[in-house]
Amino acid sequence: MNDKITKIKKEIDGYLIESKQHLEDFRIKFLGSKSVVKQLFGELKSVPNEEKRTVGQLLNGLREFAQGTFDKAQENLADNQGESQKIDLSRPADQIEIGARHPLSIVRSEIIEIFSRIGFSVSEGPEIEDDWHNFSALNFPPEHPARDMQDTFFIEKGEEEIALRTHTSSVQVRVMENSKPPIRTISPGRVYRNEAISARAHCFFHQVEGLYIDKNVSFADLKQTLLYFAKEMFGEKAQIRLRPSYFPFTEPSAEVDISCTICSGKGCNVCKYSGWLEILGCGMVDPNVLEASNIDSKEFTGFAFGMGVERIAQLKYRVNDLRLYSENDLRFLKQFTPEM
Ligand code: 2NL
Repeated sequence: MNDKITKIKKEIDGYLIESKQHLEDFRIKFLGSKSVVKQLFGELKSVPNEEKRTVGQLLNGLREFAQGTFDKAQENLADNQGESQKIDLSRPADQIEIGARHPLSIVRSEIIEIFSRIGFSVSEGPEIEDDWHNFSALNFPPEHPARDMQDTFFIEKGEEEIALRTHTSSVQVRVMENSKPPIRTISPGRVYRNEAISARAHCFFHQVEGLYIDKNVSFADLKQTLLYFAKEMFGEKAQIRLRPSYFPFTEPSAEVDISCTICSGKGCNVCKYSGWLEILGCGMVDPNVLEASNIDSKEFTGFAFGMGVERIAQLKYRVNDLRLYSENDLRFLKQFTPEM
């Protein structure tokens, strides 16, 4: 009898309980009505009277041991939520995918950096604008085509016309309204145009506009500022040229070309054998625009410019399809962060 008890005790001690099924098997084998322990209690009758007491105590001990083992195992299983008690600590960890910066973010930061080095602050404003800040304050005549539904996304049309801004000049109008010259600021941001999406046009793109207003700001200041920008952005060898142009909000206005970044002006298929690439528009702020924001145009003059971030990125990275910037294809996005 003693031997049997010792043997069962050992068996209980070494019993592996790793699942609910194991636990149930254990219960049936050692605690149930037909368990080995119950059987031994049955055999107690045939034990000589003088030994009954000690054997009985041993059997009670065995039953308590089995019950205790069962309780502990049940608790452990609950803690580990059943099955996953085994953890392979040598298993390599899952790869963490590190994101990359978007090419437009990289170029946007670079533009901001370059202008902040010569004292330009950064201003931001709402993407949903009223007619005043997007058009009227910028000297757009009432019948200008940009005010047409074909070109602008209108949200409300009627008494007060509300639209998605078509340029970040609207932010600069807010700056002019809320501060006094000298003003030296750039406004980066997303702008919207009601256009069919293609490789060369999108219904939204990103702009950085610049504005400098003070006493005696001249066209020469504008030209030199843009030459500085071109050299910082595209390298010391970069040259610029200005061609006469027209914008409602500047007079005179100009289109700015940079010497071709591929062939340095010799002529190639990127610059269509002209040696020049268009990068931005600019001009002297029209006196009407200054007056609309209560800045005295006899005391102050200013220059302004606007560039498309996509266009600059296209020249820097040779991306020839605008749609790639907003398709979120990781194979495209991962190419612009050197350490990836
Ligand atoms: C372009 C041309 C330009 C401006 C933007 C501006 C802003 C104020 C007053 C006057 Cl508040 N002008 N901005 C001036 C000339 C050109 O953008 O082609 N952008 C992509």
